[in-house]
Amino acid sequence: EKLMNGTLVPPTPEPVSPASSHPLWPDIERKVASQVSMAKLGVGECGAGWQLFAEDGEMKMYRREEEVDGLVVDPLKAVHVVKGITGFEVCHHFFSPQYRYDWETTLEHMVVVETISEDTILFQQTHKRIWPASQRDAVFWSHMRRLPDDQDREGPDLWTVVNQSTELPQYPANTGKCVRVYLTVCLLCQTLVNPPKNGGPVTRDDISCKITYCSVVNPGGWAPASVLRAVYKREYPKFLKRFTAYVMSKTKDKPIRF
Ligand code: 16C
Repeated sequence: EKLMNGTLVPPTPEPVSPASSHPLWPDIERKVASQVSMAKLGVGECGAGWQLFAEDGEMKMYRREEEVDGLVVDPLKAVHVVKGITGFEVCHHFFSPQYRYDWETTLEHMVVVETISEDTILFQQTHKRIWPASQRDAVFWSHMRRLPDDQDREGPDLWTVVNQSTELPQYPANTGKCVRVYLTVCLLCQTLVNPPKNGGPVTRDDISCKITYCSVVNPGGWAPASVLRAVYKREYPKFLKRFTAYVMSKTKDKPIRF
């Protein structure tokens, strides 16, 4: 657009709507509340049947064997403690689309379908094929939020990211080469601060992040149970180690963000 004096005016950017006026908002509110309260429960507290299947240093991964209509949907719960990073930094790198190809090794293609607000995005993703099953895709909303501390602890607030499958008319399920998977994922992070004894400023040596990652993925269509279990036993530990190492490397020379 040109003003009368001939100078060029950049086009007005599309306004980003507040997520609370979006039709998905009631779903998001409900899901975030239920996922966060489940994630806060320890493996001993949330019912029997959690089996440890992977352990590496501070990282522990548990699963429950479950099937729905003959499909493996084993819920996963992982806990980890990582030095030198904050809960905000972990959630920021998990949520933000610009980093995803750097750490998400199962990803083939990612589309940001809609940025509902700064903290709420709709994604469509296609993932790498697992032989001999068909390739999978997913459509989900992703929401990041700071959680007020309900226990009056000293120290930084908790942060969470919840990813939840949804339906979008622009991306109908099972129409192309991909079978649609259905996922519910919750990443919950608590920053632990060891106040330096000399009273000096908090450095990355004084902080760590307690991470809880919970996920349920319904494969949406046929996939051999043995292959699926073998794949997630390999891929979940690989994801959590690679992703947390990535956050450490991205933040190590930067100011701490709580
Ligand atoms: O939470 C993670 N990533 C987020 C951002 O991408 C988001 C995505 C979740 C993806 C859910 C899995 C989608 C199907 C994957 C197909 C597996 C490809 C493996 C390729 C190996 C060569 O929340 C981190 C996700 C970490 C994923 C671990 C793998 C989980 C496998 C679960 C079984 C899926 C059923 C596939 C049926 C063939």
